[in-house]
Amino acid sequence: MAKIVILTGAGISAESGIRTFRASDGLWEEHRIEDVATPEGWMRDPALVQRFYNMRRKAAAEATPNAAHRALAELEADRRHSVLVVTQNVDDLHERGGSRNVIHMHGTLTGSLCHACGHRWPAPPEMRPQDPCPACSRPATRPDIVWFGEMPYRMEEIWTALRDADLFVSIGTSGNVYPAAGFVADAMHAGVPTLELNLEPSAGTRMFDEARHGPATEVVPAWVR
Ligand code: BJW
Repeated sequence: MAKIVILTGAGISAESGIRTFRASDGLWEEHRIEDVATPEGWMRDPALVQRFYNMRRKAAAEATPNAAHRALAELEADRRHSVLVVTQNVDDLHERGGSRNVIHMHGTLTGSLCHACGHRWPAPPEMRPQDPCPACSRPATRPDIVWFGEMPYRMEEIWTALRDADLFVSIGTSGNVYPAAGFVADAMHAGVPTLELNLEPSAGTRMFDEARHGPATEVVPAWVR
């Protein structure tokens, strides 16, 4: 059984109407990254950060999975492969598209995290920073999102799967944010073949054994079938 590890980024959800980060019309155009995607930004102005994520939560809830998400679910359903999707995305479009084996290394919009005690629980549609934590009662509710300077989730599990894989595929990510941007080098050093599927060459495109460029809803189903 071929073991396939698939890294996904914002590009796979772009055609579902969810904005990417670094495009000219992307999310970071209207926001300073350090204001909305760092623990320091949250401590300075938690209400601004909650508004940003409440808006993102609404956009994700209104979006539907596209042909690329569904193709990855089909690949997982095919018993000739074992598929692990490691996503940097905080939406749940992989799960709603039918994927079951998914790691959200940058957290999820559907989660709350207590900044004081680390307790995690399902997020309400509208989150407020003064909401008390159900475990410690302190008013330190934040989105369960991995911000810059924080450790992404389940890294040991991801690195083990990468080293043990028969193929590493990177889909819809610019290759600018570590540690995910380093997975192609990790795979290469472990002798695992690598494939990039992205709209355009990513920052690390030359490291991949093969690259196919185009919209995810075209290149992903074409690769899977
Ligand atoms: C399409 C398409 C279509 C469009 N079809 N494709 C200096 C050097 C190296 C590292 C560092 C450094 N200084 C600091 C660091 C570390 C830092 C980092 O990497 N910074 C860089 C900016 C340099 N990283 C961290 O802090 C991370 N933690 C960490 O490193 O902990 C320490 C550690 C040590 C040892 C081991 C492990 C860890 C945490 C990073 C957290 C990132 N968080 C964010 C925001 C939160 C999530 C959210 O709010 O949604 O996550 S940042 C943002 O970028 C978001 C994304 O998940 C992430 C990646 O972006 P992505 O997905 O690649 O999106 P885009 O927009 O960049 O690209 C989209 C791509 O799709 C483009 O290529 C398009 O062409 C393509 N596309 N339409 C196909 N239709």
